[in-house]
Amino acid sequence: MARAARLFASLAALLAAAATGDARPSKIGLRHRREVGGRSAIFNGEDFVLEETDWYLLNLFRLWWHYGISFLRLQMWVEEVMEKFMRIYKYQAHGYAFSGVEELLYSLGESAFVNMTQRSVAESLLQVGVTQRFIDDVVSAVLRASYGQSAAMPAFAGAMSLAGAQGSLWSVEGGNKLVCSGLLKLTKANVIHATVTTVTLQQTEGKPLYHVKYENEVGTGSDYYDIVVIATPLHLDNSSTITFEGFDPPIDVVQGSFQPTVISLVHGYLNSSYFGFPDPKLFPFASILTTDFPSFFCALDNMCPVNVSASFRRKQPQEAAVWRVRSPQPLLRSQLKTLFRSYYSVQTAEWQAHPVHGPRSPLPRFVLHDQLFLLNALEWAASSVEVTAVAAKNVALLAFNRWYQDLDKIDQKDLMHKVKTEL
Ligand SMILES: *[C@@H]1O[C@H](CO)[C@@H](O)[C@H](O)[C@H]1NC(C)=O
Ligand SMILES: *[C@@H]1O[C@H](CO)[C@@H](O)[C@H](O)[C@H]1NC(C)=O
Ligand SMILES: *[C@@H]1O[C@H](CO)[C@@H](O)[C@H](O)[C@H]1NC(C)=O
Ligand SMILES: CC(=O)N[C@H]1CO[C@H](CO)[C@@H](O)[C@@H]1O
Repeated sequence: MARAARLFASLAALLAAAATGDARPSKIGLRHRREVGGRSAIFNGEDFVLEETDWYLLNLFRLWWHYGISFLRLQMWVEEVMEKFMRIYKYQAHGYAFSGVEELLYSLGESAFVNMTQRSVAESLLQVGVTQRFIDDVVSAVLRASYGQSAAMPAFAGAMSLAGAQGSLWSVEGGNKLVCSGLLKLTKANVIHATVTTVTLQQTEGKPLYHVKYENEVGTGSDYYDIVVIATPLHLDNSSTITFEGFDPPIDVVQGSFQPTVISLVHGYLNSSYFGFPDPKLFPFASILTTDFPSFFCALDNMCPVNVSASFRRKQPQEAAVWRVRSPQPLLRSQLKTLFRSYYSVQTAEWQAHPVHGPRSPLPRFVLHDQLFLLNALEWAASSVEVTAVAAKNVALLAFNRWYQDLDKIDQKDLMHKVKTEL
């Protein structure tokens, strides 16, 4: 998304202070990856409806020329949502936790926030005066690139995704996966490399005890735990992964499905003619977003290595390069032949990237049973690394507060006021 985001990035700088690149290594020894410039554009199947230029003022002028005040209104809408969302960090710093997604969202932005999980991005934006044309051309393209969904998706998830498109995203040198391995190491946790198959409730009087069975190549194993946190999707499609036994009423899994996403890494020569540039040397873009036209791909990005050396430059447009194509389904050979003049190799990864975001009632809960929690509840409202980190902290606080019966710290109303007076 970082590349696709650049269209907004340069503009966001006008309204918000630019995020300063921090060169110091983090607590787990990670650094920001160096950014490599590259222009974005939005393709509608025939033409580019919006093109980023090297000249910042011209970008701004074009957006104003094409879309008038819509851009500013979108910006204000996203900023208002983000400002409220950021309250969670203050609440969590004071130890407050929430047992359900609805309680969490209500504490951040009251019923308007909860409603944003039920109404569409388009509806919310039209209400604040953003034009349908801007939604069709620009907003949809960003949502397609990040979620593979349209402006009919819920406003809350949409706002999070549009916020990501406004600039300050960055990557970790060596690959973002280093965050997970680094954090895991930092916890000094005892990791059992196995797949959990069954969680059984052992004791129903006093504090519960959970019997967790797991298996790996070596065989099966099991252990007893006071607190269990499930940090994997748990929904109807996937209910077979973990079985719950001895729970009455039975454990409630989310009624929903996940969105399959296909990433194809293609090493080859882009077919710039397809995008209206018969001379490949003149093709100026590193990142292409697409509007809602019925198409086989959502976004196309020119890739940079996970470690960007000081001397690294993007390949010339007529040279072979590595491109990432995101699509809802695996690309057919004919589709690859449309996007690329020729290619050396294609590597494909298909996975259940995130929930299909849609209106959902009731919203999922973090508490599945007394001391059994579901971290992934929040991804049904919005799905990103940051949202998952917020959910993880919430579940940790929730388990802690419940264990010590500190009920004042759970599902409290009017936290803005409480947090102010506690300081
Ligand atoms: C949220 O939705 C409910 C039901 O549709 C409505 O009554 C309420 O006014 C909405 N609240 C806000 C703040 O939009
Ligand atoms: C890439 O960066 C990571 C993290 O800074 C480092 O550990 C790794 O050695 C680097 N790899 C190469 C090939 O330079
Ligand atoms: C490239 O795109 C053009 C225009 O859409 C198309 O005619 C051609 O078949 C595509 N493929 C190749 C390999 O040129
Ligand atoms: C039945 C089903 O859809 N199972 C899926 C559960 O999730 C895993 C991991 O994403 C998939 O690999 C399974 O296919």
